[in-house]
Amino acid sequence: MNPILILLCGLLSALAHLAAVQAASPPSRPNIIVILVDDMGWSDLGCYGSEIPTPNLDALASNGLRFTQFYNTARCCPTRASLLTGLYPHQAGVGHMTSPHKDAQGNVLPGYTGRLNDQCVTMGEVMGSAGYFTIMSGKWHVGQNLGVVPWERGFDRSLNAAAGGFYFHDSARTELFLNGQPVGRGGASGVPAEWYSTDLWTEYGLKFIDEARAARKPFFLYLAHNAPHFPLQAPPETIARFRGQYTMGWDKLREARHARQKELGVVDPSWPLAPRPEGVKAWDELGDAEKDRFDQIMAIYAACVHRMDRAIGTLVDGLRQRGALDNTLILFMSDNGGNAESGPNGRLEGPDPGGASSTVFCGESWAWLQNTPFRLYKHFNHEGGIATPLIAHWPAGIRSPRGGAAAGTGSGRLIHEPGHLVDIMATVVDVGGATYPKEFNGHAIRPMEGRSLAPFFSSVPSTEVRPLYWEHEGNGGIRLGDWKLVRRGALGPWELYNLRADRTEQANLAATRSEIARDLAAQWDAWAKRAYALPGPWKAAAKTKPASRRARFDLGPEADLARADSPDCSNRGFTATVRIAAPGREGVLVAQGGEAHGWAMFFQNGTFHFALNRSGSLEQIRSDDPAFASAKTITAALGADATLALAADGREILRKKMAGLLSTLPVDGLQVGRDLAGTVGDYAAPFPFAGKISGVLIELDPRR
Ligand SMILES: [Ca+2]
Repeated sequence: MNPILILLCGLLSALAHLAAVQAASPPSRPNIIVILVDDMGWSDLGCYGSEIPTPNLDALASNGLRFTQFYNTARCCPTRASLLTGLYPHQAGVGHMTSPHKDAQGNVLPGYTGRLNDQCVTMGEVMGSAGYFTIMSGKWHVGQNLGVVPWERGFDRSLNAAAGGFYFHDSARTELFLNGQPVGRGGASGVPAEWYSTDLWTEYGLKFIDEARAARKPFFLYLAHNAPHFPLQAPPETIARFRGQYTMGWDKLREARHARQKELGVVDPSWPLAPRPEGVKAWDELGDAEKDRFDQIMAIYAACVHRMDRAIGTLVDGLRQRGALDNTLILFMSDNGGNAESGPNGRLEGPDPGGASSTVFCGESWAWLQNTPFRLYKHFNHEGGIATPLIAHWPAGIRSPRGGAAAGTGSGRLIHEPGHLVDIMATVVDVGGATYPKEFNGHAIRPMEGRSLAPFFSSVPSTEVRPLYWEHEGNGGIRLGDWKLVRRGALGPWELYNLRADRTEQANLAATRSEIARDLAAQWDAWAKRAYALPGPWKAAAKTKPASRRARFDLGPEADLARADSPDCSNRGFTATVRIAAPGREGVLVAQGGEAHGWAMFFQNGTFHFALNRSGSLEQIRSDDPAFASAKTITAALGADATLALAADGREILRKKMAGLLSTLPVDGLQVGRDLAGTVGDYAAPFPFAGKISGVLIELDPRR
């Protein structure tokens, strides 16, 4: 044969082979990693305005997408339930935390079972059915205490904490499960003897990814960091790096973050910066010792965030080394806004602040910075509680909508379209080519609520306006387009905001645009009933039930009484005696009621307070007497003539005539050791007591 012909034939055959290979290999399905962090505020990443160095997440953002109006559901457990299932939290059974709530007849409320129910599927179950190798590493917190565990809810491999609460191998509450087996200390299970949780979740994520690759399957990894949730703990060298950097204080730092947010384009410059709340002091008014203490707290928080970012870098490097980065979709978000629990002062306790045996909470003052430029915190449905960063990174799948030089990268695009956690399931199903089931393990499955975010990956789609909903502890919210209706507490008045003009929720338009408010409230009510948010444990529904006739209540340290089971203290004197097992400088000893009516005993900044709220008029009596701080019992007696007597260890310390008795039984119930839903005193719910309570005895005066 003619040598040229031979060459031509060879060339043609090679070309044909190449074409056949290309036709036979459609782009393989992407790996998917969903990363959730815990209690991180909206402004805590560099790419959302923070001064905390987060170069690895910033790099994902600059090569991917950032969503500026993405939402979680304001609290750990509900967010995890919603994210895992693509449903609103109550539909998955986790409207609150992981203990069930009951109605007046003693039946568990369907939206508040405290565990993922059988009417939902997890992303693990859906992606496993689609042929993915499914991995979970980190904090679970959707009902392990009630038997709902990752290894039985769709994850082929898992290293998990039931509910978080620790960072180090030797932290007090450390308890790990490796593929369902409890991991003892000391390394016998193969888990190293010494670790920092942030790094450990990442190490095991990569280890399991190697198993997926060996099995020749695409992987789905749910990586749930417990950072930066309290108790804040980080390696000392990382804390040292930040020590002294926060003496500038929250006022200036909040302005600096806001300025950066405007430069980055993640906020609209016309939105006013929400002002400093009453409970948070002006930084300049603090003494040097206070400033130093607050600097130390924030240095520990910043260290937790920075180490989390470093672990993201380890994960990305690991993917790159395995040649898997290009075709892996990474989605990153936080489960709720910055956390004000423990009040404006935060907590800094233990011999080694930031170490394994310390208890550090950032508190309201720093949470206010973390949620720049918004109002309120974790628990609330205002933007500070529910706004989260969402970063999407996927070199093979995210493109610049205009093509050109930036094609093949997201080029740091910002998406201003509102989105919600329920969209993550829809997205994962969409890009993974999975099918969301109508039935699973013989149970009918509720239809998913979200819609895929994938159209944003390559274009600027025009999307239909749809409502998004929230409910947590009676707080409620609905967003429809630019309008948001939101309230504090089940009985709180609805507030209406136009988020296009005012995302920081400063100008309440409920009175002037009442027709819009009414319409949104009706939509919210319909959703709340449809999605099992109602009936809930917070609502005034219990109001119809007659008040308890008991006169003596001997309550345990965790008591949480519904309205009708609480002491009927209307127009009646009473005596409350708190037995304290370990002293604490902050938090509620006992609280009955909320923002309209109620009473509470609490410590703030080491000082004992008694609060009496009569129809919204709050009297707070405080005593600087040191006897309270060390007392084994503290007694508050409110006489029939409204004289208040406060005693420590049986010795009367203060006597004062109050304006009157409570005129009605408060709608909110009674809690020992915290104040749920509406607050009685001047603190942020739930303001848990930092010490230990062994019990509370409440005795009502006889009715005259
Ligand atoms: Ca959380």
